[in-house]
Amino acid sequence: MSAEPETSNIDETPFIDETRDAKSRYGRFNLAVIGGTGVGKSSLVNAVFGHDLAKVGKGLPLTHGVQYFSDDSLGIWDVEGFEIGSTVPPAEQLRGYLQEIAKRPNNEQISVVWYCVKSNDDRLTKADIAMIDELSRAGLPVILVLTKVDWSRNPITGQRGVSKSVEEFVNWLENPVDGHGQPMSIGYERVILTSTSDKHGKGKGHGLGELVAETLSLSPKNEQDAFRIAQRLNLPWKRELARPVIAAATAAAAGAATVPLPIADAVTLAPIQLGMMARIAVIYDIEMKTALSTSSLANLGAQLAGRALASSLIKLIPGAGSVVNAGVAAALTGATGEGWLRLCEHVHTGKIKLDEMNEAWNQYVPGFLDVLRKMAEQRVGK
Ligand SMILES: Nc1nc2c(ncn2[C@@H]2O[C@H](COP(=O)(O)OP(=O)(O)OP(=O)(O)O)[C@@H](O)[C@H]2O)c(=O)[nH]1
Ligand SMILES: [Mg+2]
Repeated sequence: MSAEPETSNIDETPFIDETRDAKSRYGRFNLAVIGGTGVGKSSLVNAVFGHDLAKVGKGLPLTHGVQYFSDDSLGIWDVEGFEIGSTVPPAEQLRGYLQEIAKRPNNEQISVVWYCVKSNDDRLTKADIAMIDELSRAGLPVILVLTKVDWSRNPITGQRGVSKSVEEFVNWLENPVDGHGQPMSIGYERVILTSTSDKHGKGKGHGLGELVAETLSLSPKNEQDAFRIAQRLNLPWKRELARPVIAAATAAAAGAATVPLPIADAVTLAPIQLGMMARIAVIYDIEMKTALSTSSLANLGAQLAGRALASSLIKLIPGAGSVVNAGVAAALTGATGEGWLRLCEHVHTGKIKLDEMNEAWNQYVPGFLDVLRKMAEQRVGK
């Protein structure tokens, strides 16, 4: 890309600063995934968080069978190692693990537990119950996740159903009784049936939407945004986080142009817009460092201020004249934010590859009509 005249005036540091700031503000959500080997823990994590943290994250083997993987918004405690036949019962082994985890830094502390059991096991073992109660006593909210559920469709009603034995297992889990038929209580909050594929290893899975909804509702308030960012199944949650960021930047841009800016000075809007874009990229969990080089970031800023603010364009905007007033600044920033949000969504959902982002942005830069539309919205909003 050839350098545009404004490039030298654009500083990418607001983008980098805002990225760092947003990451630390949103923080990290920590999930413990507990279950025997092969029950489908890693598959679940991949289906919900979209990448194999075990491969890309920083792994920390705490002790035999317990590993911690993390990136900015997500930490996973992967717990599978219970030494069968050891003289120490699993619940006690687990207590030891929890004690070790408690010594770790604040941003690694478990918020929610997925206790995973294969749906075709027909019962919880005594050891399972003891472990779940151990977790619950430690104050951790536990979701009992039944994995590898084999749903089938009733050919007549078209409804999805599970086998009789899974249904019985779920009924028991919802109202557990002991060997004498006496009701008992086990320390999980909810039972959720899931699959990450069908029995042929295909399909997109089921029950995962419910799993993320329940996980969010059991998360502490201050980790909910991190969870919304880390998960990849619910796009509206991300939009809900991004919209206020655009609104704030729009207001800031209007404020910066209270005294109308000569077009040549309109690059003063770039830091506001770059900051906004950084925050949105964090919400969509897009690692901009790999998407855009520093020089292309600066170019991006130049495009924001340059292309959309081309003076020929501004002159066409009624009432704008040769300066950028508050209304134009707000409309430009709002339209830029919307364009960027769409691009980030498309990268997030895989429609656009990360390394194509730089070129793709051209198609998302707001045009004249977008800006006019935003201005009309503002008038209606007043
Ligand atoms: N049919 C079916 N197979 C699944 C499902 N989820 C996982 N599997 C398969 O089960 C096997 C084990 O899955 P993993 O996700 O690796 O299980 P894990 O609990 O992480 O296993 P370990 O890390 O070895 O303890 C893999 O071959 C998966 O493809 C599912 O929902 N349905
Ligand atoms: Mg695994």
